[in-house]
Amino acid sequence: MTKSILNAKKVDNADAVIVSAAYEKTASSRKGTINGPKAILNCLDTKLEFFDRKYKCEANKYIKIAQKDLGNISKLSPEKALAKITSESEKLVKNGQFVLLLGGEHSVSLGLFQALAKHNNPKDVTIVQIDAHCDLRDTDGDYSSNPSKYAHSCVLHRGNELGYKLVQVGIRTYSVDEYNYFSNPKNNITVFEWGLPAQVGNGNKIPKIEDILKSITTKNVYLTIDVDGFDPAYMPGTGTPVQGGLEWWYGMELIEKLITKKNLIGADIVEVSPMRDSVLTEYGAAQLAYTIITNKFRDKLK
Ligand SMILES: [Mn+2]
Repeated sequence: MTKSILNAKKVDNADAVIVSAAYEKTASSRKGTINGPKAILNCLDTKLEFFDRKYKCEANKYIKIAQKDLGNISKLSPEKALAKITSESEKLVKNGQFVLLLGGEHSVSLGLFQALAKHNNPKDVTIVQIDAHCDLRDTDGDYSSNPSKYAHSCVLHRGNELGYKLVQVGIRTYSVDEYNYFSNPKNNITVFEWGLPAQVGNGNKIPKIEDILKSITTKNVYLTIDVDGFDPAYMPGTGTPVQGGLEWWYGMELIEKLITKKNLIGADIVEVSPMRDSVLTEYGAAQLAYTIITNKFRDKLK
């Protein structure tokens, strides 16, 4: 009998490794993402049902899932924290293992983008980003007195510079510089905004899942989920909430279709900031993590 979704004691022979990057340095408003990974892992360890309703089995009987904690990397400089995420992730990638990174703030994703870029040509990979924000700033100098290129609001600009194509989903706020950056066709960025009827047509404010999938031109995809991409009703515990995001089942369907139609090479879930009065966000993030892994390893399920 398996007793937890985190069922593999050793990292070495796990199919999927959930890497905790409890990093928080540049969060611009409400803090707390440093506590995100622990809260999500606690749900995966003891709270969720193992039974997968879609695949009709206890998925953790067939998929080996381990966790690896990078410790308190918030003490490090942004460059050193990222270097650690990159080198630790790269060992797993090199070993043919699937990495699911947990933040921390969105900046941590760059560590895994860099690790995967050593084994894949970024030009053949589309980063699919679920987020309220574009995170396409070049630096956070427009709102921080200590400007950095590694702030959470810059992470997809850095990813794009590595050569990755971007498809952004759930976007509902951005700066003029971000608008100019994603509007430049040279940057290979497609933005699916929420609440912009003119973009969707027919008076509808929400893009169609099939149109999002059709916009992805590569076979390989990476999925980065900032939980603030979902509606705050589902994911209230996050630093920079924006009203009116992805509905839960819409997000689940998009994620399942993306993983089953494309080749998912890596993923992350970031910006979970546990709240005192609600466990919704960490439960939701844990469900997303298990859904990503069960769909990724669906061929192992019986
Ligand atoms: Mn965001």
